[in-house]
Amino acid sequence: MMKRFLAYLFFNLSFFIAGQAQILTPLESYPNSSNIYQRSRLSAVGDTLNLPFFDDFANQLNGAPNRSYWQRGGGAFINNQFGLNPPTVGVATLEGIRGNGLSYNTITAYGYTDTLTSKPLNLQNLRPLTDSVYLSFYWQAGGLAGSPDTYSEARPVFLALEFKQPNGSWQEVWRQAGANQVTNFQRENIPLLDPVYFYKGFQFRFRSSGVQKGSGDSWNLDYIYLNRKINPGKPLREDVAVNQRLNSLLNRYTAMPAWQYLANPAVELNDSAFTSINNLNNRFVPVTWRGYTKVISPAQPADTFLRGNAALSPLAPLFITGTPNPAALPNRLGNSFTVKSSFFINSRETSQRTRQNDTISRITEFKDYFAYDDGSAESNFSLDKTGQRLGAYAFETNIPDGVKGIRVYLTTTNVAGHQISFRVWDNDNGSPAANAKAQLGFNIPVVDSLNRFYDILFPAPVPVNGTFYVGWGLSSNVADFVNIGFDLNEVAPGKIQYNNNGAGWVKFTGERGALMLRPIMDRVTSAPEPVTSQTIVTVFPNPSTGQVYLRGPVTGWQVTDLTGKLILEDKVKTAAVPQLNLNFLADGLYFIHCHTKKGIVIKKISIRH
Ligand SMILES: [Ca+2]
Ligand SMILES: [Ca+2]
Repeated sequence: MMKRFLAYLFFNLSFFIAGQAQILTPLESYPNSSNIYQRSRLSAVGDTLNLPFFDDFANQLNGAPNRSYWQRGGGAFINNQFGLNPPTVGVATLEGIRGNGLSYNTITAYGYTDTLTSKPLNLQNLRPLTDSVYLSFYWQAGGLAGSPDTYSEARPVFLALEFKQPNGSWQEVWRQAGANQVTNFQRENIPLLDPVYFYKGFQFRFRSSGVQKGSGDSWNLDYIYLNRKINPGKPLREDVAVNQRLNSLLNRYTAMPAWQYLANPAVELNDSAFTSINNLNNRFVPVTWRGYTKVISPAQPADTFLRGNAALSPLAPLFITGTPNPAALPNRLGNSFTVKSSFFINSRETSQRTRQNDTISRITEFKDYFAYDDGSAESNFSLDKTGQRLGAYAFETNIPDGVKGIRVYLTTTNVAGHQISFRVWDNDNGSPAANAKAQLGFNIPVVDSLNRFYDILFPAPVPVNGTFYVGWGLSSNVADFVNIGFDLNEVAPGKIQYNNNGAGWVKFTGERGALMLRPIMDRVTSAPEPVTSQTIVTVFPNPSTGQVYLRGPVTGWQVTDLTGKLILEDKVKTAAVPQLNLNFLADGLYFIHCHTKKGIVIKKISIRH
């Protein structure tokens, strides 16, 4: 695991995979997160902040910068996706995509792109030399989504820092030019020496310049701190922080159907949950930490699987890992369930702001689909631009199942109206079989509506067992790239294959990442705890107007809708025939999961008022 962690530090990205027609390209837009903008705490307009100024973008939802510290607008994207080994989780990414999620330009032009502007600060009672005021921050060229191009006059690719003077003009005080490489995060300490800056209303801003279409020339910022009495040779803050995403709770997927998990939990549950914590101080710091899982739907108490402690070395990260306890997760099929895994570090920090970076969590869903991706795209994946093309993605069931449909993430780098033919194949010796088992056409909707998952549902579930493939085909009429979201935070090695113009299936060995394509599985054909006889329980009357009786050795029951969402549950407390009052349900089909000593009998019931 440590090896994998270190590999992240330096690995370099190239978007065009030499010798292959399958390509990865930068995103041209992000999902519009303007709703999230509204959630950040508001300060009154015109507020002037007193020192210290601090933001490390930790534990903030993806979206716009926090308006308590930053001016509205400007397009910087706060996220936990694009930073490569940042000092603390969460970064601000500046590139060619606006705050509304769309590019600055529809053509490949160059110029200023995003701006991250502080709110006005009050520096009026400070003295330039004696107060030793510094702005310190960490920057990274590129990151997970690629590297900023090399600076030239025709292509001015750079990141700049500017200070605002009392007359309103901005002065550039620092600049880093693009050099076509991804860098590690580097810390800068910029002193405020000119007395002109020491007024009430001082602001600073970061600006990126580069390609105004998409995320090609991107920069990350982290841990921005402005204060007095700074000694640049000494530590920034007494701060220990989580600086790496938490891995999936599952071994080979990021999500899987509850019943497929329960068929083999020992294999599917990852035996290690890991993250990394970083000591930003230049002295040893004693810390304790805890790792826990918590089933959040349906809610259960948290289960602590790890406690640890160490004296953290100065200015160094420490990898921490533990083994989640399988017994803390549901062990029999009731409903779908959702588990939150978390690490919490305690370094006895006194500042609320530096404690925000002490926790990292991750949600793992056990619903009705398989996934290798984390749900957020960092790049586009496309097959070749012309000809007959097929793409396939391998999954594996533990018990026979059915593919109800395919969930696909389409990015806005697409042309509306093109038809994609989604398919399911059986496995033939490590590749998709010659003929698809199912095939369904789907037209790419208007581009403005993209950047999200679409569900393509087959008329009837397609039975699969063991290794199967879901994928897509493009006819030679579609002479364009058709881009599917590609997640660079997760990996699915060897799972993607392509077949161009009938030349045979080839494994995609290009960039590490996970294609955002998910098979939706069918709960009905795959009762995971089959009991010898489904007839030991009778549900009547069926159809029902609302009053339903269960006859048989039933100890408890749960009512769900067809998606597995829990509606009602209870235990049987008396010897009388259990009677369920389902009058409140809308007309439709539901499942009643009848618990017996021999297992669960699932009955479908039709409610008709
Ligand atoms: Ca901290
Ligand atoms: Ca992602």
